[in-house]
Amino acid sequence: MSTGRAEPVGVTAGRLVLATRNAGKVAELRRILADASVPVEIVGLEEFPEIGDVAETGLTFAENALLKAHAVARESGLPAIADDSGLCVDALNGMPGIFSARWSGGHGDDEANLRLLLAQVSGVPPEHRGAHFACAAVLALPSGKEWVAEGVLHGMIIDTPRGVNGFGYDPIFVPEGEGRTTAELSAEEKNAISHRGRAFRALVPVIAEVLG
Ligand code: ITT
Repeated sequence: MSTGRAEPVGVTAGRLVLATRNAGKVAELRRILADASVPVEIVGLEEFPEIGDVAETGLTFAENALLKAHAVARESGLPAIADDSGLCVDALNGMPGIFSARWSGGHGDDEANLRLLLAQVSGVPPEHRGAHFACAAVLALPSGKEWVAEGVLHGMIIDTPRGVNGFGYDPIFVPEGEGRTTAELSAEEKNAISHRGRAFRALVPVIAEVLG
């Protein structure tokens, strides 16, 4: 979906910043673009130590991804991609949602977040254990032009954590049609079906057109 506001100016062909310090995300986007034969160089935020954290003050994944992508495109002078994602649990009215990373209080305490969520859904019967991971990914140009893509992975929450791969809520999330948790899938298996993989792949045609 294009929600462009202005014509691109000053785009440096072939170089793109992914607005994260998570090396796994950088590797995932690199692999997706390589698979699609799009010749774009992806750099992470560790190459831009002067760019500080962007406050995620939006109320939706897309609003937060837009805030990050525009701030990083503006400050780096390069096209930027940002994503925001989280777990939405049916029995919790879609929470933790945009609060997934800080559900138990501190930002990024995966173990505490997972334990709190398990306590909140304890006693919820299997038929009401539905949940989905959601991701919004945004490509923004320094000119202000922007594109938003979204991806979802449906599944259910189990009671006992299983698996050591991935991060966050992966040990308690079983995707639809799978017997394993996303923490029991290989990185390749997870990326092929994940919310983030889907959102990133939806941006590939735009990246190819604007930068390839
Ligand atoms: P950035 O630095 O790139 O912002 P992050 O880890 O803080 O990365 P995300 O937006 O990717 O933020 O995810 C927010 C939280 O949602 C994350 O801390 C997890 O708790 C949860 N989450 C998102 N994607 C997940 C996934 O694929 N597997 C498990 N948990 C996930």
